[in-house]
Amino acid sequence: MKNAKNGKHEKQKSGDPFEPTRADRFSFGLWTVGNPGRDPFGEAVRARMEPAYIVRKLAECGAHGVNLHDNDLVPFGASAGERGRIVGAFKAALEDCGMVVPMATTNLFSHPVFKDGAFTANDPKVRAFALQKSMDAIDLGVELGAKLYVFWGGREGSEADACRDPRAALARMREALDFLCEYVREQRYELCFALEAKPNEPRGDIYLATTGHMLHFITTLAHPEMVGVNPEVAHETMAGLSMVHGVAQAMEAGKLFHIDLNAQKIGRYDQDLRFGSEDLKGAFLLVRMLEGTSGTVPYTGPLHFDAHAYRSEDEQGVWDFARGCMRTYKILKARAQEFDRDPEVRGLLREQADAELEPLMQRYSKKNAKALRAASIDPDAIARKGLGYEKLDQLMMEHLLGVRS
Ligand code: GCO
Ligand code: MN
Ligand code: MN
Repeated sequence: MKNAKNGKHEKQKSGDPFEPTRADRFSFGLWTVGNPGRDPFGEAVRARMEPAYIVRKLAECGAHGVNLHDNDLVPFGASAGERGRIVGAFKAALEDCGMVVPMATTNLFSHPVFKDGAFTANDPKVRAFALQKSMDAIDLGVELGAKLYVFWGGREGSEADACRDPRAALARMREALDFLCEYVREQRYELCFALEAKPNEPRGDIYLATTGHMLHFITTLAHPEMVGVNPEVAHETMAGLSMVHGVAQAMEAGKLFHIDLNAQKIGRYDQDLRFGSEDLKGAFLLVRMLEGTSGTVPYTGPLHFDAHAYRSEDEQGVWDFARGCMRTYKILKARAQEFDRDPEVRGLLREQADAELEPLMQRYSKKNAKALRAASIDPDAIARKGLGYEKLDQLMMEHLLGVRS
């Protein structure tokens, strides 16, 4: 069916409330659905798909965007002519399918030149090459319409820590990001950066291991206003941390510029599984927070799935995987809305407000401190009272399991 507004091909509405639409802002990377299933122990199990074909298939599935590394589209070392041809064909595919490129990034990890890192490598020539490649890739991303640029420093780490003082690595990382921020400003590009943390893999230890590390690091940059974070479920979980807490801190700081949704079991390699397929409760709470169903300010940026299909799958399995990510997100959103509408839940969550004490704690003053000291508080009586969180969590489980609506 042709969409009257933009003349693009739009999926027929099926009446299924969980069917993804462009308005949901879902995106996938070329490298995600295009993942051929290669792992450290085995070869590819799926054939390479052309970028234009991926764009068409993603559009059919209901996604609105496709993201890419420079070399997902333009092969490493391609000539200017080759680049032009490839980019032209890709743009035509985007246009034809009504798809956008919300985010782009640089591959600073595949080529052996990056074996000691890119921006943090000891050899200045490697660092210079990483900057050259990033400026080219930023140009490409902007040409394709990207408004966000992700930096995931997969190789920025070490095994033999004596090779480099980690403080030198941080200084080099800062230098590179400051350099690239200036580049973007000078070009007058409308582009923001989003830093993606990961604790390890492929390096033994990666610098700036978590979203929390990144949030502080951003405050040390020359243009912190241009830089936010791109937290990934799998990466925070690998570190044994709560993705929801990390994302909450980023949202509170106004720094959640992008998000990598997937699933992960704790204590494993980076699994990048279909969104919601592990830790369903964590996924529910994440969607609840992103959507603001409890009355908080929602996240309005792209919802990117940085995941891939199981190695057991053929191409059909890849599209089943992609649809699954988006459907699970929408189902969880509906469940979260029901949960937050449930009168019993609202009753349990009702704030234990204290009109006398709270104003005293909002700001220090001699007067407030004096009044606070004089307040009569009975810790034993407070300690005896149960909080009802077992009931609250069970209610959440029942919403999640679909027996309460
Ligand atoms: C990973 C990362 C990557 C990045 C991607 C975009 O662990 O492989 O999550 O998929 O997100 O390189 O920066
Ligand atoms: Mn990952
Ligand atoms: Mn990622």
